[in-house]
Parts: sequence; structure tokens; C-alpha cells
Amino acid sequence: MSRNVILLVVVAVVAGRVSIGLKGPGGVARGQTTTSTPVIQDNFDDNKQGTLWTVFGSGTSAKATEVNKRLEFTTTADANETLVGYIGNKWWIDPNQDFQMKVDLYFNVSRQSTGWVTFGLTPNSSTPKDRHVMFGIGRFTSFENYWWQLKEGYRTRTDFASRGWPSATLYISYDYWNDILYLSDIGYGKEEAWQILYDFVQNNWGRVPMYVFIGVTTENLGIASGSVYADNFVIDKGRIGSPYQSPDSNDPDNGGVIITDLVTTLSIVPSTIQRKASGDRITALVGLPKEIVLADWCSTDVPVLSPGGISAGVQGAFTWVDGTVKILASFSKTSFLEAVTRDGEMEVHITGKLKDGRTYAGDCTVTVE
Ligand SMILES: [Ca+2]
Ligand SMILES: [Ca+2]
Repeated sequence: MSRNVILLVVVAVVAGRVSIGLKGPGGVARGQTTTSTPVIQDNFDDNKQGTLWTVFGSGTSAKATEVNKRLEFTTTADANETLVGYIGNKWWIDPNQDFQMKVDLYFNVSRQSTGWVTFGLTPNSSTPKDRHVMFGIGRFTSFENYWWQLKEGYRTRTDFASRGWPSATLYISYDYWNDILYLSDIGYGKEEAWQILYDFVQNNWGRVPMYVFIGVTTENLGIASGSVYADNFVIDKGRIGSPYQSPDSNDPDNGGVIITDLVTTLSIVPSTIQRKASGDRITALVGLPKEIVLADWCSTDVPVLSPGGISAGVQGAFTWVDGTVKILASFSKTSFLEAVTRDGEMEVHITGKLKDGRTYAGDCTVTVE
């Protein structure tokens, strides 16, 4: 990447704005509509969170709110090193295929402190702050910049480049065959890339579900409504995974992702899965919602555990003392560990069907060591 800011003046077709991008002109948020059929898209025009996203990291000091037909971020000046935003609600990108995604970002805060609006991927949907790759725009003290960061525990890689305009369309794309991730403000792939991350999956999380998030992070930078936002999120290419997804559904309100009929509780025994421990059984305890009775349970439908898409070896159901129905299912530990090549905390999911065809799904966190 050239560190010299190339002073080319470009009049953007729609916005009539001037921009200086990472590789010369570009990066104007165009509010574009796409011509091809995207995998998932959200223009946030309905001003409602809906079921496509869930909020992570939100508190009193930092907020992600869908208003004014975009996803706005606000923070108080005492918010420090928080990461708050929208994250895929029970769906993820499968890194066993190429993917391409983009978003329009806007960051216009003149105070001389540090913060960014960003989007990226995490293997841990409950705490993206600890493990992620993200790419955004913002400022570092008095410098306005583009910024990216890869964080895996205590290991962090990061870089900046100067920014000349408050809005940018940013692109993240992945080449499955070569295991390379590209970050750009112009387009997808190698030719347009600002950052190229070789051996991306191999060096980081393995081929586990990667959750998409759009968020804000600040270091004592107060952000008022309207000065930092995201809009026009699109996954142009990729395979979406979700045990909650109905494959034949195409609900435009949810970007094609449909949440399951019934959300269950899930606990896995043991919750720490040791590779070296003897025994080849993982047991899942699924708690069905109150309105379900034992007669609803389908003894011939086999629950499936992910990652790995492993079918249960044995399952049974019973009515617990509080009157709720629980399903007990056991899975092969060997099959699970074959699918999970990296140790650490991760989310596991279970899905199945009741007699009447309604789907159920639940998730929880386990540790693999
Ligand atoms: Ca919008
Ligand atoms: Ca919405």
C-alpha cells in the first residue's frame, strides 16, 4: 500500500463527494443498491433490529441503535475500549467457501480522541472483543484514518492509513483455496487489497463458524447521535451457516435467515471437552419451552450437533420435575474433535424437529483443551 495520500479529486456519481481512499480515490459511501442477488443484505431502513441481528456489548456508555434508516452508534466520553454493535443472530459465515462482504461506514467526530466504526468477523459471538479481525474508519488522537486489527487473545496485529473523507465503503473477502483474507476500500480480492492476510484460517481460529459484526470501539471518545453510523451491509458471496435457518425460506425482512420455531436451552456434559480424556461421548441436555409436552417429542428425528453436523447416537426425552420436557442426546466426541481443530472456548449448537415438524435449536459455550 502506498502511504502517500494521493490527492485525486473524484466526484462520486450520486453523492457528489470528494474522497481519498486507501489506494487513491474511492471509498465513498454510495448508498448503493446491488444488481446481483446478495446472500444477505440490510439497509437498516426499517429502523428495527429484527431477527437478523442481535446487539453485543451494549451498555449505558455505548449503544448501537437502528434509527434514521441506518445503524447509529453513540458513546459517552467515559466509554473506554468497549466494542459494541450488531452481530449475526444465530447465523455465521462458513469459512469452507469463498466469501465477500461490504458495508458503508461514516465517522465524523472532530474531538481529538480515539475511536473507530468497524465491521469484521469473530469466532466467538458472545465476546467479539477478545477474538476478531475487523476493518473500519475513525481516528487515532488527532489523525483521521482507516484502521484494521486482528486480535487472538494476547496477540494483536494492527495498522493505520490516512483518511480524507468521513465516509467509506469497506470490503472484506476471503479466498478459500489459498486461505487468504483481503481488506479493501475499493473492491473484493487481491487486486484491490490494502491488507492481505495469508494463512488466515490456519493461523487463527481454524475452520469454525465466523460471526459477522458491525460495531464501534472508542477510547474515551464521546459520540453523539448522527456522527457515526453504518449502512448498506451486504454479503455478496458466501455460505451462511445456521442450525436455526430454514433452507427454503426467503423472508426479505430477515435477509433470508429465519430463526427456528423454538429456541431451547442447551448444556453439554462435560462442558470442558478434553482431547486426551478417555471416553467417546459428549452428552447434550436440551430444554424445550414450557408449552411443549412429551407427546410432541419425535423419537425418530435425530438431533444434530454443530460444529461438525454430527447426528446423535442415542437420544431420549423425559419430563423434568418443573414440568418441562428435556431431550438427552449423546454424540461422538471423536467426530466433534475432528471438526474442531483448535482449542479454546467455542459455541456449539443443537438442532432437531418435533413430531409436528417444528424445528428447535439451542446453543451454549464449551471449552476444548
Ligand atoms: Ca439505510
Ligand atoms: Ca432492521
